[in-house]
Amino acid sequence: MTQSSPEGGPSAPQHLPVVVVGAGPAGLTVGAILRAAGLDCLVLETETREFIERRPRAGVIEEWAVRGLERRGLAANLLVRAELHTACEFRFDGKRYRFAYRELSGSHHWVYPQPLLVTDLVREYVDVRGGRIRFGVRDVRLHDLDGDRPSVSYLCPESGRREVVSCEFVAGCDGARGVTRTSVAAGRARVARHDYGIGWLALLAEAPPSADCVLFGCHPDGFAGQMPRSPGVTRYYLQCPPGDDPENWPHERVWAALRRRLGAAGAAPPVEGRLIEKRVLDMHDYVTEPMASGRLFLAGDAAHLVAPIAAKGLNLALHDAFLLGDSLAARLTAGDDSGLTGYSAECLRRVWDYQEFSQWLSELYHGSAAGDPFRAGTTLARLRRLFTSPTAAASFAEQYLGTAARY
Ligand code: RFL
Repeated sequence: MTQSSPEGGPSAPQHLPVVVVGAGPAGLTVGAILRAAGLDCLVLETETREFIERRPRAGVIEEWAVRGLERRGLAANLLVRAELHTACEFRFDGKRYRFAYRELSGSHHWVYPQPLLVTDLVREYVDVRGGRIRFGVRDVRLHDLDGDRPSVSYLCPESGRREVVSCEFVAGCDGARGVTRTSVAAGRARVARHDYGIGWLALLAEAPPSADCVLFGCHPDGFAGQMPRSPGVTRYYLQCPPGDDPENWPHERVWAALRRRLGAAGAAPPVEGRLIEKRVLDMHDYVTEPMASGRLFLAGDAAHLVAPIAAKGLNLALHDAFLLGDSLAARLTAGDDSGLTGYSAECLRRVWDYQEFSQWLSELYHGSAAGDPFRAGTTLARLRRLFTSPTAAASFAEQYLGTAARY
């Protein structure tokens, strides 16, 4: 028996090996890996295809993650269009300090806006590999996760009817505001949280970047960051009180703060442009342990959130998705359970390492503006050490690029 499809396209059978909840980078990568292994699955997404292909978010992708996408046939466009970054620049004490991480480590970052990556992944999963997907679904619910025949139900956007799909496994990839994490039975998982007590005004400007690399301004007024996204669009961040109203930051105030906090001798000021995104992010992290419960496996932001301080969230989502996709494929094609058994522990080692780096980096970014002369002094020492101690610099490069040999 099959479900009716209001779109008139191929209808979803009522039983599939895997249901993936969420069509972000994690869910689409899992789906694409399963399709490459000849497995059928259904991806459920609350938004439309147009919406997810435009939603602005991340941009920095680590080299190992790009290689992981490439090995799975998912990086063809990225490798042609992404920009390669080899250095970043800190600005503090009125001076510029360039940190040439490729010279130190041999590794680099890729800058590729997340909407482009999602567009590539949807195209590959749906149009090339023939994967099933339902956009615009409502009220997704998970059932019988502890049995060997779990199911996922949702309200069909067109008919308003509740559709039910049973499966062998559910991949919970529905991000920070999804439902899969909350479907884990009470007492089966622990959620550890950290609140930085800091806000960031996240901005997208229609303007070229003022420097060819990522800039970090560590200023007594607060942190400012510049992340090039494309020749015509630049992401900026300004530290602000948590919960601040973006309307408190009119155009003139934003650009004056960016000029001041990123100002340094000999540095070009930020290039002013129309602000096309302006919202306040309250910096917080969480980690769900374990990342699996019964037949449900969580991946990406559904399992753990890492504040965008260290640009790690998308990278962790991809790491989980590679492991989960490969493990589900091994289980469903060869009966090999080892990947799924070790999945949570394997993911969490990198997750906790990145969370720790994010906390460390937070003090580097925000300590000068803490209003505490002691913290301002230790922050300045931490910053200077990156440029006076080759050992400290090498350690920073390894964490910034995610290149440790083992986690
Ligand atoms: P996503 O991307 O949030 O995708 C989840 C998908 O699930 C859908 N959904 C549901 N679908 C079905 N049923 C439900 N009940 C659902 N509820 C939600 C959503 O519509 C969505 O399509 O999670 P995923 O795949 O885990 O990917 C995580 C990354 O998107 C995230 O970690 C990064 O964007 C974080 N991040 C960055 N990460 C980096 O590695 N490098 C960066 O430079 C970087 N910059 C950023 C960032 C995040 C930011 N924001 C918005 C918090 C910059 C910003 C401003």
